[in-house]
Amino acid sequence: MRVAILGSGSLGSLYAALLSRVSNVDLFVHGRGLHGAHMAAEGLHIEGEIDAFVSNSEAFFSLDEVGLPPVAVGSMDYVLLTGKAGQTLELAKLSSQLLSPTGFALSLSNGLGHAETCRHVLGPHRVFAATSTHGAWRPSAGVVHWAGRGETVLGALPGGPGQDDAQPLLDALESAGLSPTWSSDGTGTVWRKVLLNIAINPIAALAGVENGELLKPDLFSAAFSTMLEGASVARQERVNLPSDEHLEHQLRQVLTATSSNLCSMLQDLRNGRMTEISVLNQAIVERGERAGIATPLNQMLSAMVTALHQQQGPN
Ligand code: KPL
Repeated sequence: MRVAILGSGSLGSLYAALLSRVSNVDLFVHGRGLHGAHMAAEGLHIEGEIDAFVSNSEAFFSLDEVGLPPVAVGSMDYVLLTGKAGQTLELAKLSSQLLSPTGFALSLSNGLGHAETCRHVLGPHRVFAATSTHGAWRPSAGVVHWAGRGETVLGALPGGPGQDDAQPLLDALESAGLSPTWSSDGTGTVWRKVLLNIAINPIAALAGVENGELLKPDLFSAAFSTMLEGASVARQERVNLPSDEHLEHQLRQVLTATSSNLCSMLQDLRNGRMTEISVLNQAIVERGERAGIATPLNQMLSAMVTALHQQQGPN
């Protein structure tokens, strides 16, 4: 089975390192920059939950600066888009070149809208909904730190492929230790992950703390209240969500499982990169306005993170 990983940041590197160890997976990893060059030249080191080295002969590493190798074009059974939300359109276009005529794609980006972008570029029949709650960060080029075990959920979207189409990938993700499950409600799956990210990411990023600090009562209460604002917007849009008690339980569970992780928004701010606030809390604010629901906590968090971007200047 041929699997491509596009956008090898922290999460992409984690999925690459773990999938490269699965015997029936022929892995293609398309990266860029110093980290991509490091992987292509010397391989990838994974530390944290496990300690292992993936040599550059165990996967085909290519570089965006060089372009797609012709041997990869039109040949992939599955493409995993693991870049930032802002890269989705570009990565979806690359996927359309890489996928075999019967191949499928999924995006593990945070936020709302990435599955829709993939469906627009690739056609609804080729795209699964997907989310990941694994925690990962990159201490240096060529190294990924697996900071907390989470789960990978693949799900069905209207008019999209079903569980049978996903099964070979679900099996490979299971063998890789990435704890996959299937959801018949892909839209609900993406929203549940968004609710976690709007609660965790801006607060951990602004406070400059590891996820586990948000388990302390004051920060937890701020995070959960932010989550509930988002849940009101989702329910107004007729998204199927569990009870508030269950959402609270999920928030505690992810904070505990990823307690030593630096969330992606904190990593983005520290590295002077654009954050995903526009597809997280800001998207909740805009959808809330359309639905007539006030979302003051999300509005404040979005304004504060955006102000930090502006201080950093264009990147
Ligand atoms: O998705 C994440 C992120 O950092 O963006 C979590 C699951 C919150 C892990 O930190």
